This record gives sequence, C-alpha cells and structure tokens, in this order.
Amino acid sequence: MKEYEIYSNLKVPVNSKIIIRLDGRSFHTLANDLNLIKPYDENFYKVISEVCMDLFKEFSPLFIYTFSDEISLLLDKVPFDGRIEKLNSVFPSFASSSFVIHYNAEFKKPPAFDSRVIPIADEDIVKYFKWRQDESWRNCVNSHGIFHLKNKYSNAEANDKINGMKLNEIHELLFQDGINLNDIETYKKRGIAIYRKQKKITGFNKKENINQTSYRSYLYTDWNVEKFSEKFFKEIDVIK
Ligand SMILES: Nc1nc2c(ncn2[C@@H]2O[C@H](COP(=O)(O)OP(=O)(O)O)[C@@H](O)[C@H]2O)c(=O)[nH]1
Ligand SMILES: [Mg+2]
Repeated sequence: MKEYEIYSNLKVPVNSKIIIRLDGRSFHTLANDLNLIKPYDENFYKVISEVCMDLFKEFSPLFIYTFSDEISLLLDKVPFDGRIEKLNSVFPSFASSSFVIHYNAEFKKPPAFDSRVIPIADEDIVKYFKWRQDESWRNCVNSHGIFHLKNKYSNAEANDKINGMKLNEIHELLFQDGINLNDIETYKKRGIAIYRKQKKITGFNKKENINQTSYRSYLYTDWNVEKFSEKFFKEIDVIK
C-alpha cells in the first residue's frame, strides 16, 4: 500500500534554506471567543512569543519572526530530510499544542495553525522579513484605525471608511484625534523577533591564575526589534 502515499517523497530543494510560515486558522473568531483586547492583546502576544520559544528550542531555526497570528521560521538545517508533508504537519501541530498549553483558557474550538514552506535564497532573506515587517506596520495602523472608527461610527460605516483610506491617511486621522502611533510599544508596530545572542562570561582560572573570557549563546526575545535591514541580520549572524 505504500505506493499510494504519492506525496511522501515531495522534498524541499537539497541545501536550500527554507522559511516555514504558520498562520492561526480563523483567529478572528478565536479572538472573539477569548475576548481578546482590541486592537492589541498583550497576553495573546506573550503566549505567541512562548510558542516561538518552544519552536526555537525544538527545531533550532536561525531566526523567528512573529506578529499578529503568524510566525515565520528561517531554517538552515531542514529536519525530516526536507519532506514537505512532515514539515507542513509537525510544525503547525507543534505550534497549536504549544499555544493551548501556554494559553490555559476555555477554548470553544481547538485552535489550529496552517503552514507553508518557502525555499529561500540567501539574498532574499532580508527582503522576506522586511516584507512581513511592513505587513506588521500595516496591520498596526489598520487595527488601530478600525478600533478608533468603531468608537465613533457603526461597524459597517467604520469598515467602509477604513477601506477607502491609505495608511498615511489613517495615521493622520488618528493623530488628529490625539493618538500618535509613533508612541505605542515597538512590538505592536514591528513585531517580535527571536534569535540567539552571545553572552560574555568572565571567570577566574585558578590553575593559570588569570581571568578568562568566553562566550555563551542564549535565546533572546526581542520586543524592541529595530527596522529590519541587511545590517541587522548580519549583526545577529543570520546572514554573512
Ligand atoms: N482582538 C485582537 N485580535 C487579534 C490580535 N492579534 C490577532 N488578532 C486577530 O487575528 C486575526 C489574524 O488575521 P488573519 O490571519 O488574516 O485572520 P484569520 O483568518 O481570522 O486568522 C486578526 O484579524 C484579528 O482578528 C490581538 O492582539 N487582539
Ligand atoms: Mg490567521
């Protein structure tokens, strides 16, 4: 019967780095069910960052980036021999279970994430993450805009208004009403990055009677991440 499993040998290109992007399934409904604070729920973000931590510890990616209900993982050593079926089932199910463990709430439905695998050339890594970070900013402006407009208008009117507006117009409207998006927390604008950092450790070597310095890497959740650039990814050793 093995011959019926016709997709099981579908693999990512050998030696290619990949990005796996997970996205919460119908999290709009989940947000309503769990009464998430609008436009940004700090606890939801805390939980998603813990999911990213679990993913990092389990699969040792180079880098993880998250905003809203999506998580992008950059992997250089691809597990499961690069098998797409494995990658697209194990990563999202692992994330879903982690989400449930950390959320610790009464869910109306089991939460799920979808998953896609994106082979990525080294020179496109920065471009990819800049693209997602731009989306995080769009999401930030739009969700603050719609939240604000719904306080003044009916839901339908607010939706109509926001759909006809450009990002800078929403930004300006909020500004006129005393809300300056430049002042809100960085993670709401730029998302959260998880990566390895080096810690300097200085110890005294008794035998040699000297101070010695060594470096140990640790996982860092960056709630204050800068705007993505080539410089940033070089500094954190994700690209050469
Ligand atoms: N209230 C609230 N909702 C959130 C938050 N983060 C994400 N969401 C919800 O998650 C959705 C994610 O977008 P998308 O993936 O396009 O929608 P989906 O198909 O319903 O998962 C948003 O539209 C919001 O409804 C949050 O911090 N607060
Ligand atoms: Mg979603």
